[in-house]
Amino acid sequence: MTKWWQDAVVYQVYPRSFQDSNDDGIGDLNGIRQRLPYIKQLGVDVIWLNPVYATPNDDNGYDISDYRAINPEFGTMADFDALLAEAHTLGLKIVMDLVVNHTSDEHHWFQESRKSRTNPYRDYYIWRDPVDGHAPNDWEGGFGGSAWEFDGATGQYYLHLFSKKQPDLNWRNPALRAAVYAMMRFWLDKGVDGFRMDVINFISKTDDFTHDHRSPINGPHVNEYLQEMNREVLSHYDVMTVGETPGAKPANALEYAGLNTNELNMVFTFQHLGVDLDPKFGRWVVHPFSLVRLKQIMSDWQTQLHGQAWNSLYWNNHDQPRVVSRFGNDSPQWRVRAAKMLGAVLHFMEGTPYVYQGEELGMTNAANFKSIADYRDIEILNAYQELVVDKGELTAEQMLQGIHHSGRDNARTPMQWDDTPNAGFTGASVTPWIGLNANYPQINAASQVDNPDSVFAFYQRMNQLRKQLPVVVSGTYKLLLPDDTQVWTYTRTLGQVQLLVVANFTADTLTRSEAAGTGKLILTNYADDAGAHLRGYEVKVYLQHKVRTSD
Ligand code: ISL
Ligand code: CA
Repeated sequence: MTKWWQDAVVYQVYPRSFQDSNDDGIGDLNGIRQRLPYIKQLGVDVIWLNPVYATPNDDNGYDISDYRAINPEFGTMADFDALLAEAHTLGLKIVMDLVVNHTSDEHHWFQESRKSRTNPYRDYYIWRDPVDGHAPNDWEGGFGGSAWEFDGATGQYYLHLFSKKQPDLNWRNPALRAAVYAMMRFWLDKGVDGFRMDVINFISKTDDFTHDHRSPINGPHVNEYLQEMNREVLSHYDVMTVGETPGAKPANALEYAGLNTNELNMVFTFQHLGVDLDPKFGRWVVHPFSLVRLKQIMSDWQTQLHGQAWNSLYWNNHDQPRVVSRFGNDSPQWRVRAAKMLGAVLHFMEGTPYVYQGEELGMTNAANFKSIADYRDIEILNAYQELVVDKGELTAEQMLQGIHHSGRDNARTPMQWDDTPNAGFTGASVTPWIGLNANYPQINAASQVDNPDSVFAFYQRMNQLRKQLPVVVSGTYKLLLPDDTQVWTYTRTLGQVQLLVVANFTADTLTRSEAAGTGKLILTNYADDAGAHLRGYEVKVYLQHKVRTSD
């Protein structure tokens, strides 16, 4: 028996960029409510909302100043309750972002904590004495600079693995853990259907900061904390959980997302998204990716987790460039075919698929963003300052090229609803908080929802097939042609039923005997079947009922 979150497809909504309902240029909860029928029409089951809580917006809501209040830019608690109720009426579940590795420095807990060394909230955060007048160790913050900030009032440093406005919580403190669990119950008792847990494998830090410079991820007590959270909170509700776990390998996932480990339901790996990054400059210098390597990584997760743990499947989220621009081809000639091909390769693997808003339309990176002034993301702006302005390690031109290829704002341009000014995201005369992708007249929901050849219709079809065919959810994955540098082909097998997926990752026509699949062609991005010939970005999915043999 599968669980509902294994059968489900999740649609990720980035509230700031989804739909503005009151013409202030910022997406909001009432806007999401207006668009629920669209999400329903796509055929997904669950919505994951990026943070909607009170925040000074240093990191677009990942710096929370009050976990139990709604960001006034997004609306009120009454608006939230209405959204949740209406989603439930439509049969859609809502999963919230849970950001408990850190808070905002404007959170009441931190305001208290920094007042004195004896404040009751002091140990909610991680404070350390200077070592020889310096920070306790050489850890760097996720958005540049040291991960330690000196606070003059009490003469100690506090740890922040992200910006200095995002101090890390001290999970060693049972009082902090109890406060987090109480907050989780507050949302679950309202009826929310689960949590996506931000950098949840960062919550347990090493024991000794002065002598131990090991990375703070997958730390010594993380499994213990997750088991406690499960026991105290999660096990009392029928909810789904997905941990964001940068740096986690399959071995970690077997613990975090094991079918019997009582921690989380699944995790987001980052391994497959490392394939085009530079060893020194990360996402700011991109390289062509190796399809062989990408297949190897994702196939390894498929194989190692099968029957032991559960995978999440994603190409895109609010931190990643658009997949059609990254691993496909966003030229007008190939964009639609490539977007469908990538969708099929992902959605027929084993795991719960996640669709990031606009992915179902084949939205692309923002090629029209030409200047650093077009960007809003703290990660982009800080990295530009550090690498170009302060250190001069990259030229402005090189950096802008890197940002264009992989900056997070590529995912954060407003949702493209139609071809009217501002794409229907906000009023025609409003200046949105971030610019639109200039291709919205060509790429938008209005032109796709009723078009059977659209990327949207293809995603709809995949969601239907998942509901109809148990092999999509439960079949065993097997990679064929592992060393093929152009084609990804795999099977999924459940009893006598087998799916065959064959995908061409190039614009060239190729010939592979595997492509002349047997059985019924249930999904493709071309009008006909060319047998062993695979045309540019072609994908084919065959369903076959094997004849029982005597073995
Ligand atoms: O975006 C990244 C790559 O540069 C990641 O390193 C990212 O910072 C990391 O995956 C953590 O992401 C999450 O926590 C951050 C927040 O900025 C991201 O938006 C969120 O998804 C801090 O809360
Ligand atoms: Ca608004």
